[in-house]
Amino acid sequence: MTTNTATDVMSRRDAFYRELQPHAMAALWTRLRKLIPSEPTPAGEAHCWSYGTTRPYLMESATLISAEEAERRVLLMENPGLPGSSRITNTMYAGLQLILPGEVAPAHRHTQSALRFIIEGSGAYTAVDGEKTYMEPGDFVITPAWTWHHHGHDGDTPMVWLDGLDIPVVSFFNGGFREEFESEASPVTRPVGDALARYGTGLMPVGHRSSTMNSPVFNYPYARTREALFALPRAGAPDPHTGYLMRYTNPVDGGWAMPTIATMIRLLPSGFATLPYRATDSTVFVCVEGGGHVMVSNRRIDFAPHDVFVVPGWCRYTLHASQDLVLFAYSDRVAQEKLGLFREQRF
Ligand code: 1HN
Repeated sequence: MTTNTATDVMSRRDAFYRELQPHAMAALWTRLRKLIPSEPTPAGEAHCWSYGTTRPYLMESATLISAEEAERRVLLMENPGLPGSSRITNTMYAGLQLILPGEVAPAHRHTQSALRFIIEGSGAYTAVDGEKTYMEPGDFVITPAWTWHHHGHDGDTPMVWLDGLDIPVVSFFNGGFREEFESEASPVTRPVGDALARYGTGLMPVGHRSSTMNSPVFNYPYARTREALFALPRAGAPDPHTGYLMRYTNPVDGGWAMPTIATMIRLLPSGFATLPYRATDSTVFVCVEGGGHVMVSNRRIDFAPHDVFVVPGWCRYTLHASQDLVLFAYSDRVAQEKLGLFREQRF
């Protein structure tokens, strides 16, 4: 006759779980809470990479390797809470890329989508899918998935930009492919400024059919963005939880500019502080102008122009502007929205 003491039941259960293992099975009830949490556990940590720290290392890297040899001379920013992952958030990659006058970063293409947010310098260009664009600080530039791209530098000072890629998203789907172009530069077939003229002025060629999920505008110049941002205070008060928050749009359909990476820019007037807010997308911020700090779960992180900081998803935070503050941001929000997963909470 079997006894039914609690310990007996427990040891019979443990034996049962061990028996399942070699058959590649497991009991859901031992894992249910972890598989289906009551709410997200923030992935990674809030962290700031100050440009005062990153820039000297980036410049030192140029004494060790050329852009050609490195293919891309980049120091990646890895979330200290996600060691070894090459991720700045659970779903996004970030790096700082340096190109010196005369250098070329050779042409290739890959299924990961990339954005550039220009930090410093002038005179460098990126060529994407047959069109060159020269980049200036604050410009937001798109390299859509599977488009040939290379970078070059016709100016005379070092040029630095932030690369944001959806590498972890593509890895999750095991969808990574890459190809090198047969020569250093891929052919340029359209004049500089063509995309902006055709699609970036509130006009569109009649009959235009989109063959991609990306915006046909691939450089959103900061001069225009800044003018729009600084016009907003004239029309009313900022949103108390986000400040004057704008997203980069695809003029074809009004959606986000890229299919997997949501890109936004905001203005917080000097002295303004947001009310506590959280959302399910872990977000990478770049301080473009001004300065201030972010409070993330009682931790204060100060930032200045060119600093990059990250706030994990579902962490409550507030932003504080000590001067008129412009912040660029990117996250997986667009992908979460398409999948019906995005949530936000305003306190
Ligand atoms: C890439 O293609 C670039 O084109 C930058 O500049 C960073 C990081 C990982 C994979 C591809 C670029 C990258 C990258």
